[in-house]
Amino acid sequence: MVLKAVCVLKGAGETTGTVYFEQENDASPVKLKGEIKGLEPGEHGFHVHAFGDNTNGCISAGPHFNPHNKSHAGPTDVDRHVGDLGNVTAGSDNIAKIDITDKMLTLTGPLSIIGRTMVIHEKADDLGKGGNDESLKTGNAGGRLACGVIGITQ
Ligand SMILES: [Cu+2]
Ligand SMILES: [Zn+2]
Repeated sequence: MVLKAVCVLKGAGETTGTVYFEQENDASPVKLKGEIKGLEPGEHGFHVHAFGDNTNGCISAGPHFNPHNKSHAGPTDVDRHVGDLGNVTAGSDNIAKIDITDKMLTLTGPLSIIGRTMVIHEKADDLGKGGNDESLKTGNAGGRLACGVIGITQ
C-alpha cells in the first residue's frame, strides 16, 4: 500500500509552499514533490524538524529530527540527522521546485516523519562542512522562513 502525506508551509513572511510525500512500502525511499514560493533566489536549507508543534511559530518545531543522535550533515551522507534534506534552490522567479528522493525518511513505523515539521530556511545549509559547532547542528541555515506539520493524506 502506498503511503502518502502532505505538508503546507507558512510563516511570518511571504514564503509559502506545499510538499507531497509518497512511499511505495515501508522499505522504499520517500519521494517529495512540490514547490515553495516567495524565496530569495539561491539555496535554502530544507529539513524535517523533531516536533509537530507550531504554537510559537516555526521555532517550536525544535531541532532537526535526529533519532540516531548523529551530527548534522547532507542528504547523501551516511551519518546525518534523519531530517537532513540539504538545500532546495529558488530561481529568479523566487520559486523552488521540490523533487527529492530520500532513503532515510520513512512515513511508517516508530521513526515516521508524520506529525513532525518541515522547515524552509533563510540561508543555504552548509551540510556540516562549515567548520564550526553550529555547522554540525544546523548547517548555519539561519532563520525559519516557513514551516508546516506533515500530515496524512489520501
Ligand atoms: Cu531546518
Ligand atoms: Zn541536521
